[in-house]
Amino acid sequence: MDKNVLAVIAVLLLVAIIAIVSVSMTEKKPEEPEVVTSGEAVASASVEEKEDVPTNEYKELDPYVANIPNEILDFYKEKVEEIEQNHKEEQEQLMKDNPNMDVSSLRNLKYDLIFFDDNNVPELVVTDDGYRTALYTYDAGKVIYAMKDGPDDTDEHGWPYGAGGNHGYDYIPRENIMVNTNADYAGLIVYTTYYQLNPETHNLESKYDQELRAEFFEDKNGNGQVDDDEMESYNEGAVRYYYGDKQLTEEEWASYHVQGDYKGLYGTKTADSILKALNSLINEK
Ligand SMILES: [Ca+2]
Ligand SMILES: [Ca+2]
Repeated sequence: MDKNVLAVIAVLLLVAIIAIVSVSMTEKKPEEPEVVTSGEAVASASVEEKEDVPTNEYKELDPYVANIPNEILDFYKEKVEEIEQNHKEEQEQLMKDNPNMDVSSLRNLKYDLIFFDDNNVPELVVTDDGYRTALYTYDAGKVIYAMKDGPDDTDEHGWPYGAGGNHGYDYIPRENIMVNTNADYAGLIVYTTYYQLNPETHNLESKYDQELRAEFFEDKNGNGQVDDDEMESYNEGAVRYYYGDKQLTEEEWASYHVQGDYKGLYGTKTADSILKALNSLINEK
């Protein structure tokens, strides 16, 4: 065969291969977790900080990373820096006010990016481990504190947990649902509250109007309250369920609950390591 013909065939083959490869790459949808080109860079960034960032930590994020504009990542970076700075200043003040304080009792905040709801805008979680956890979301050039109706809505430090029967906060990724259980009388009454992120106000709101309550005490005098002689009457088998004042059957009770694969709503990364991760995501693009 003529050398020129061979050369033309070779070029045509090459063009065809490039076309096939590029088509197959553009077909990769960000929703498919196993096909992420940016994943390696994120994984290698995580390897450097193995100590406090499990290498799979951002794998879950990777499929969506391509969809997160750098602008949003930049705003979250700024927010982490601001929160960290405030936290340091508070700790310095604390040490000034309490000169005998044990330095080891100072705590580091932990951070994470998560997908709380399904709008492809990630949320920022900031946790003071065992004390408080905070959720921030983003819209239109602003990082927004999403826990404004909490017990402590002035300082934006998040909602408390870990003490007084409060078990903390769990959410189902991308399902816009968070649950908190809180026990009174050492577990004789257990309250379950579901929260959703309101897409208009960007604030966590109670899913139901009334409280969900399980009572495990023997209500000897039928007054609906735990009296002194009922304190020791815990009986799991005699549980009564309520929605507000209305007593529920077990089936009705179950229908109020949202099933799914819950995760703790807590940060896992130091400020340094989440800033590194955010930078690596930004530099990917
Ligand atoms: Ca979101
Ligand atoms: Ca009673």
